[in-house]
Amino acid sequence: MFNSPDFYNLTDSFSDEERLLQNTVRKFVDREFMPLIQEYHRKADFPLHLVKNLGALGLLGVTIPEEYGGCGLSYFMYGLAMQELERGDSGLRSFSSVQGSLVMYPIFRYGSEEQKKYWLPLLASGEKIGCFGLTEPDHGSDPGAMITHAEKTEDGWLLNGAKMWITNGDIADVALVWAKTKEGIKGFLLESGFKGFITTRIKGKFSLRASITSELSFQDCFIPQENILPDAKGLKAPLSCLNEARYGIAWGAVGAAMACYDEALNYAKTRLQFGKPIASYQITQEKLVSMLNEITKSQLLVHQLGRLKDTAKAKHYHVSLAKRNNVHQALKIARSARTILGAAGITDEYQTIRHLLNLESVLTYEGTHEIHTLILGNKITELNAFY
Ligand code: TGC
Ligand code: FAD
Repeated sequence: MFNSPDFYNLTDSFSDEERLLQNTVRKFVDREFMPLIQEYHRKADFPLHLVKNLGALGLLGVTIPEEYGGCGLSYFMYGLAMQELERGDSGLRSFSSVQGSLVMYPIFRYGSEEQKKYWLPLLASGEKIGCFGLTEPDHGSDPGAMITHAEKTEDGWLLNGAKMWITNGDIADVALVWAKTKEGIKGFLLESGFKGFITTRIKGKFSLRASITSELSFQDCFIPQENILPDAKGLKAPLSCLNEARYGIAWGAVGAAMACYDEALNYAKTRLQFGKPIASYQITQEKLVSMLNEITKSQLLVHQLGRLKDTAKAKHYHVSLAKRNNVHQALKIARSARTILGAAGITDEYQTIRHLLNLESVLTYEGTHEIHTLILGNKITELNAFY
């Protein structure tokens, strides 16, 4: 049974609504997800039958207004939900992040009224699945250099190019694809089955195995005019969506770290070596204290970031600092927890190794650790070190 570390009694400051949401998501993860994760991780698949349950709990599009099928909840509550989902697995949080922050948010912010009314309720309920295509095989950290491009035709657009590492790419009903046009970067809604739109699943992953990752390719793929996001103009449109998802990841990483800490603490108290629990040795205690210390600092960061988001005071660099710190620390915590588990820690009988390997992806996606360092370096020095 998971015992959540809350050393500074942060939950005491939660509203009843926030506490209820946290408990509801935690129960969902314990009852419906944890019994499945080992099997799905082993077979490298996502439990798609849970998507409608995620929708019913309001975990797809948490902040999207109710009139479009969302929950209209605060960013703080969105963050709490992501923390609880990632305590189960980064792939579960990824599913919710991509659907809510990377597909529903851009449709809500940049879409036409028809697009909002059609797509948002379907995505919120989990009846339809979306994906977000920004990264390309040769352009990851530098999406502004993308090659994928769309040419205007009489009644729409012709799209050519490819996108790589796309979460849910080959199971999505709708792909939001970012492409260059003569008028700058624009966002296109590609529906599965569009002629010239091909998806291929990426196999052989050692990380985020319980999440689907795909390559998308477009060969003279025709997109009707009504499928363009009318208000998305330039690279800042997809980058604005990343702020939303990175925010959720900063919270999610705390969930993964808490799961590893809890597992290591329980193991250390019951594993006997040299006639005593390994938790009784100073080196083990130092490891556990360092973990709790970093978890507490990460919690404080996202709690304040959440309040900044909810008062519209969070800037993209605030999000970068929390994503950078919390994922980096979660990875260190997972590695340290793994050492406490000894040999047992390399098997999937324990969850730590799965979190550890997942966090390698989380460190890379949504802006690598290095890119967030440069975003922050740029902010404090006003000097650009990207190129
Ligand atoms: P740059 O010239 O700095 O900016 C272009 C325009 O965008 C504005 N901007 C932002 N706007 C909103 N939010 C942000 N975070 C923004 N960052 C920049 C900027 O002000 C400018 O506006 P304007 O009005 O002057 O045009 O652009 P750059 O080409 O130099 O790139 C900057 C850089 C490197 C920070 C950016 O490209 C970047 O963040 N790269 C990392 C790429 C990335 O994070 N990709 C993620 C792909 S999606 C994904 O990984 C999903 S994982 C899903 C899962 O959870 O499973
Ligand atoms: P690169 O950009 O090639 O970077 C390689 C290394 O070089 C990194 O260490 C990087 O930090 C470093 N580097 C690059 N530029 C600099 C610099 N200027 N200074 C110093 N170091 C630098 N993308 C999507 O669009 N949609 C998705 O749904 C999606 N899901 C993903 C799911 C998974 C499991 C993974 C692993 C990735 C996903 N991505 C997705 C892609 C992800 O956003 C990219 O992998 C990420 O942006 C990094 O790009 P890259 O892998 O091409 O690495």
